[in-house]
Amino acid sequence: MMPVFTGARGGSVTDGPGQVAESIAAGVFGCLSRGVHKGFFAALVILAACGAPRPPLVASDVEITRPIPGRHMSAGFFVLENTTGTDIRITGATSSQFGAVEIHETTMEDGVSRMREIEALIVPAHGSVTLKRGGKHLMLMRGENVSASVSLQLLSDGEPVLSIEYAYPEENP
Ligand SMILES: [Cu+2]
Repeated sequence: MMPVFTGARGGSVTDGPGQVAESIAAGVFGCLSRGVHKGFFAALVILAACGAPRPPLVASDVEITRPIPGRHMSAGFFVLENTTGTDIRITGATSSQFGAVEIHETTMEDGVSRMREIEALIVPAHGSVTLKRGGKHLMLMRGENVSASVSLQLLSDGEPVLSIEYAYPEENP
C-alpha cells in the first residue's frame, strides 16, 4: 500500500505545476497575440480566460463639452489607454444622441487654428493617446437630448470596442 500511495502522489506533484505553468504561458501568449485582431468580444473572452483584470481599452479624464446653442455641436476629450500588446485603431464613434461623430485634429497653420477630420486614432500597444483642446478630439454633431449625459461607442473598423458614459457636472446657478 505504501509504495503505491507514494508513487501516485509523487507523480501528481511533479507533473502538476509544469502543466499549469505551460497552460498559463499559452493563455498569456494567446492574449497578447490574438487579443485585438478578433474583435472586442473575442478579446474579452480571451482576457477573461486569462484572468486579466483590465479590459483592452480604458478611457479616463473624460470631458464632453455642452452643445453650442444653435449649433448642436460638442467636442469630446479623454485619455485612451491600450492595455494589450497590439495597436488599436479607432476609426470612428457613434452615439444615438448625435447625428454624426468624427475624429478631428486641430493644428496651427500660419498662426491660424484649423481642424480637419482624420481617418483613425491609433492607440499604441501598452501606450495611450490623449484627446485634448488644441489637438486630437471627437467632434459630436447635431446633438439632441444632450442635457444630462452623453453615451457613445468607439468603433474599430466598424466593431464597437469601448462604451463611454459621461454625465455633465451639476451647474451652479
Ligand atoms: Cu473638431
